[in-house]
Amino acid sequence: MRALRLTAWGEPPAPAEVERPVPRGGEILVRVEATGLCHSDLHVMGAVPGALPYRLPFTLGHEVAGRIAALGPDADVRVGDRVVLYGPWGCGACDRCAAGRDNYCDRRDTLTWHGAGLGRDGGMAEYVLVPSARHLVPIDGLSADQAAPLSDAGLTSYHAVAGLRHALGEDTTTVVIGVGGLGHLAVQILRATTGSRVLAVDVREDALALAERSGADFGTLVRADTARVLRARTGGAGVDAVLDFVGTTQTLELAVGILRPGGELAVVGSGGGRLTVYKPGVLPPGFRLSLPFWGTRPELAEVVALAGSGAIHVETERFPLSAAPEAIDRLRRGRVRGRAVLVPD
Ligand code: FEH
Ligand code: ZN
Ligand code: ZN
Repeated sequence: MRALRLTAWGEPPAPAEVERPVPRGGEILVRVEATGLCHSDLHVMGAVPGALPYRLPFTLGHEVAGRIAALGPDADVRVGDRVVLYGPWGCGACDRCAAGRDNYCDRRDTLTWHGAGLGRDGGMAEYVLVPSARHLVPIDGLSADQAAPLSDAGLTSYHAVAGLRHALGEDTTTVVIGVGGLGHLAVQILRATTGSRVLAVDVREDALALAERSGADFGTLVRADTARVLRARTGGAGVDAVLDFVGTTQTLELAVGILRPGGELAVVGSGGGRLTVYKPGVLPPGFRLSLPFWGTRPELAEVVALAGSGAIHVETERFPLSAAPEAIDRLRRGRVRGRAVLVPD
């Protein structure tokens, strides 16, 4: 079968012909219908030797949807069922993994993988082998290009919002910085599951248009006076929460500059930005910072149910798997609207 494989650190992935896997024990073989392309894929592609614990070569793709094609003898799911993969694959034995919280596996630092397409063969291929049915969530009538992004862009945004939900009642204000593959879903998830007003910030006009289509109450480009513009939307009090999907020093500083006392900042983007935390100092009193990572399997089922109810819709740009280099280049240049999805051709 065809697969997009990472064979050398710092080199672009290359198409290759590999054996179609045969499921054993409790393993399940899934025929891939769509796989999302994520900024983390770019980080993996650009990693220097030793930066990641992964063993080369492996197939990329950690945001995958498809149809069950074959079962190992101990697998208790049905051939033909359509599923989305729960992407974080932990040790499978610790309390966190047993609870479906592989994203916070206690043995993460001992593993040579983080999941499908992250050290283990992933979904940028015709088939993907899944170690256990616990990594599958049924998608019923959802299309594959709607379902695949839910497993990372949707789940990561949902998990980040879940961590702030206690602070997002009526008459609160949340700012979403970065309205791309994750940010546009975060706007929709905020609107669907909290009472908070949503203000969007991005550097691109088309991203602000996407934010508006996603339900944001207001959007603004990043400018010299962005903090003043956003504060003015709260009568000067400041915002209750910021979800930063960029994570650069500039966006982190913007975030702490607009938070009200007791405000919450969730940093989701891997922009590598730095924030100096010291006390006493200029940070808002009661300020809380979180670094949420991906999400849990129960949360993925909740995101799929939200999408199935029509409460969230993924804006996607489809590419045939053979056009992965073009999709990668477009993502790298910030020229993808919503989420890029690769479809095996
Ligand atoms: C996956 C693996 C490692 C770092 C970041 C990620 C994210 O794409 C998961 O949402
Ligand atoms: Zn990702
Ligand atoms: Zn574990």
